[in-house]
Amino acid sequence: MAAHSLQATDVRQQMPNGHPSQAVVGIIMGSDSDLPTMAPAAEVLEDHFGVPCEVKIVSAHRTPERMVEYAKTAHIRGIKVIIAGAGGAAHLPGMVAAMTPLPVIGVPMTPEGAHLDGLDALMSIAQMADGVPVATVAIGNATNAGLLAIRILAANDNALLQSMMHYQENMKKSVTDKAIRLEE
Ligand code: RP5
Repeated sequence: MAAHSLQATDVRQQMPNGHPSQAVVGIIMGSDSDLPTMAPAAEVLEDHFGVPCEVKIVSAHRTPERMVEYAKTAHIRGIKVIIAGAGGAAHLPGMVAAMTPLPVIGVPMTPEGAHLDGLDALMSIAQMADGVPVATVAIGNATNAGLLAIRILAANDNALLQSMMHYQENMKKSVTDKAIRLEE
């Protein structure tokens, strides 16, 4: 499968406020049923911090060749960080981490009707073998995956670092303001 064939099936148009650009973060997930949970990662990256991302369905079990191609070519295409969401026997983040030199952030999913409330996915993603790291966020917390990707990129990007500090200040102010209002 050619690299551009992955571009052709980019599902970013299904994400809120998505827009085409040179992606530096790859957001992949095992199923289109993961899209609503993963959407906040794209929102954080593109809408809040202006960092372009690509969004693709890549399944470790249902499309294994596509997963291999994605993992082996992402860094060549300019991707710097990969966010991978998967549910159940969630092998996608770990398998991708095994085949890419890029940092991989795993997001455990809770598919509808799941019996284990995402604990299966959490364990599958977090319990990686030595030598193959996956940074695992909380079950369903794609927002934090996006924010972690920003922090990774910000290590070499002063403007992004400033934006992250601004985001943190705003968060602190918002929480403090609420606390003060409650105490009044
Ligand atoms: C995983 O299986 C996906 O990441 C998804 O969370 C889960 C269920 O997929 P569907 O049956 O909804 O396609 O591979």
